[in-house]
Amino acid sequence: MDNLKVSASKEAKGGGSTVARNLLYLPAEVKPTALSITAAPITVNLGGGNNAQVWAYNQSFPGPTIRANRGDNATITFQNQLPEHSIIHWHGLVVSTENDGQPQQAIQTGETYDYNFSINQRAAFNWYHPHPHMMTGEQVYNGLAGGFIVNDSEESAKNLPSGKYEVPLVIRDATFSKSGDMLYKPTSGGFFGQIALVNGTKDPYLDVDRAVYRFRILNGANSRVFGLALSNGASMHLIGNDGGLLPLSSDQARIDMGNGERTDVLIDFRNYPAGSKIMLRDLRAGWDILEFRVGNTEQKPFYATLPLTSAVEPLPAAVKTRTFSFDGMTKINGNLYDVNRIDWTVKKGDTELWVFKTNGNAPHPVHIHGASFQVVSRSGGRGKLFAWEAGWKDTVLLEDRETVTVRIRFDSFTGRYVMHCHKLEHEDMGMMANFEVVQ
Ligand SMILES: [Cu+2]
Repeated sequence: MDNLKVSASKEAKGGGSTVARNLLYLPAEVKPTALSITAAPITVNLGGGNNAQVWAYNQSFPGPTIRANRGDNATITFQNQLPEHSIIHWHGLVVSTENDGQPQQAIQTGETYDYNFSINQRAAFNWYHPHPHMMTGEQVYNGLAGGFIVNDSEESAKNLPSGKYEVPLVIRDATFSKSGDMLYKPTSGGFFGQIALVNGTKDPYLDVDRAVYRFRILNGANSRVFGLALSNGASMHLIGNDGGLLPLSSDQARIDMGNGERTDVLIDFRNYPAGSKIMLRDLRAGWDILEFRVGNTEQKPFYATLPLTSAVEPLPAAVKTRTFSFDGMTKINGNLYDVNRIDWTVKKGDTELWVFKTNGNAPHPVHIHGASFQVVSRSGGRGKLFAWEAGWKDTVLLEDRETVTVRIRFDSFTGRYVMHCHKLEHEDMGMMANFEVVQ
């Protein structure tokens, strides 16, 4: 909170930054049917003529935003034109093992992988990225990530802002050499870049109407946790997270996001005078992330009714408890990842309580494939749950000294899945485990 006040007052003095800002890039939207996604190296303009070599899906950095309706059948062919093996994981989508894009499914340069799955889950902002063992950090860093929006009738009925008023924001960090090349020099503690990129744009701005906008935000950074807030101290109205709409939406002055987490927020620009500039900031690093420039437009109507509510049925009491210790920077319960070892089995349809602890080197954003979960409690460390941790989650932030408990039920598929730290350097060094859902 103190940070927020400091930043707000700085802004109020009207210092204004002298940075030349660049128009925010918006990836094209595509449907998940008969979709071909090619990963390959390209050169892109990050804004202002800053060209960089990146790795991109379909020559877009970030990749195209896939937009699907619940009930759609996704038929996607992945073509690997990278100089090394890779595979795509659909983060947040509950699909069968063969469609999940796990490390053992990675394909070589020049090969293709066919995905075919039905989308049978509630509306949410999911995303896709590579998942080869030991190389995920490098590949995501190089630019391989994209949004995957699922819509459904429950959400559509709420009349939320859409079209140009619905904007996905992939926020990450990066470091550049003097010649403008993106540098990836991770340490065992993770990679921390020197500047932020939003949708692949350096120092971005977005022209906004005097309207309410819906921003679907992904922390797509390898290791950096963001604490997002607006420079003028105004609230963002938080409506959703990893697993879609929250049971109850609410105003938030600050939203913290671990790697892989998503939030869905409304920002109301209706009452600002034309010419206003409002900055989305990261209070942890003290960075300006994205400048909103309010245009000289009439006030646009807003059709949704706030606060939003959405039915999220609590999972029943757990029949079993498992404890996972995230040890150091490389292990879970003392074990390094081994692609051939299944560490535990879970009975399909059973609700279990999974307890995440750490003996240090957090944050560890814990991500589970194969099911969403409900966060039950956090003790130690920050000692509470946050508004963006209600409803359904697939990734939860475990900070030092914290114990986080979640309730989870695998009720879709049998088969093998992974749980891992989504700080990508930890994941690559082995902080990942296989488990199997059995009948
Ligand atoms: Cu970790």
